[in-house]
This record gives sequence, structure tokens and C-alpha cells, in this order.
Amino acid sequence: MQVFIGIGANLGDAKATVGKAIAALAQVPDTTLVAQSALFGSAPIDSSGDDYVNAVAELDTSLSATTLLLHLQAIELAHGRERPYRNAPRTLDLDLLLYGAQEIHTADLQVPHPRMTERAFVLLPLLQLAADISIPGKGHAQDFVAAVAGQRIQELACGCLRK
Ligand code: PH2
Ligand code: MG
Ligand code: MG
Repeated sequence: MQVFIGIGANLGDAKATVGKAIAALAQVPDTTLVAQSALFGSAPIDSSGDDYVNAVAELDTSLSATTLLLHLQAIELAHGRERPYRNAPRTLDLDLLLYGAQEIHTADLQVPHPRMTERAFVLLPLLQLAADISIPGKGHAQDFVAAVAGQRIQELACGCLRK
């Protein structure tokens, strides 16, 4: 199954944490890390504190969405995630954005992520990996970009060689 994970952090060394989170995603059982977006710096949306570092990772997994979610939560906890209140600043947030073309609505899991089309920090890195991606029940991700143009976000220099 092709899945996309949204990664966010705005406490501590957020850039380093996002890098470690991507390495941890690559170690999830029955799962391959297919691609990772650039890192982006973004102003907090409905949240407080420092700018966030955001990225999106593409995985290929044979895990169920529920089992994958448990692994994401374990990685969050391993990086010191606490949940004092909704949208509190966080050392690490891993969101299951897309699980193939499936729509999942359970008590623990809403896929596609309900707010992903409203957030530049999700759409821009996602579109780097999958320019033609459709969001089940919503439409093409690309079609939501214009509406988030007012949100402050920039791609961070990666220090890597790019053609
Ligand atoms: N995550 C949130 C709320 N607000 N803002 C930015 N810029 N980046 C995030 O990852 C983010 C947010 C809830 O998960
Ligand atoms: Mg989130
Ligand atoms: Mg989350």
C-alpha cells in the first residue's frame, strides 16, 4: 500500500528530530521508505510556539492502517511527544495523511487527514513527491494549493547535492 506520512516538529532541535523520524519510519516492519520531501519551515497554524519544521514521507507498507498508526505513535513517544492539549507545540507529530485511496473513519483514525487540504505545510511537501495525487473524497491535491497561498512556508536548504 502506498501511504504518505506528514511529519511536524516545533520543540527542541526540530530539524534533527524530523531527520530522525524519517530514519525511524524506514525501520518500521513490513514497510519501505520510498521517498522523502524536502524539509520546510512553516508558521504555526492553529498552534503556538516556534516555526514548525515539516516534511512528508512516502512509504510502501503491508501493515494495516491501524497497525501502522501504532508504530507512528511509538515513534512519537520515543521522541518525547507529550499531549498536554490539542495542537500544543510538539517535539514530533506523525500523521497518517493517505493510506492508498482508502477512506477510513474510526474513533482513532481519520484518513485522509481531515485538514490536509487546508494546510500548505502538508500540500507542498506532498506534491513534491506526488504531483498528480488525488485525495479521496476531496479531489486533486494540486487544486487546493491556491487557497493556502497566504500561509508562510519556505523550503529549507538541505545541504545535499541536487541536480
Ligand atoms: N501541526 C498542527 C497544527 N499546526 N502548524 C504548522 N506550521 N505545522 C504543523 O505541523 C502543524 C501546525 C497539528 O498537528
Ligand atoms: Mg498534525
Ligand atoms: Mg498528529
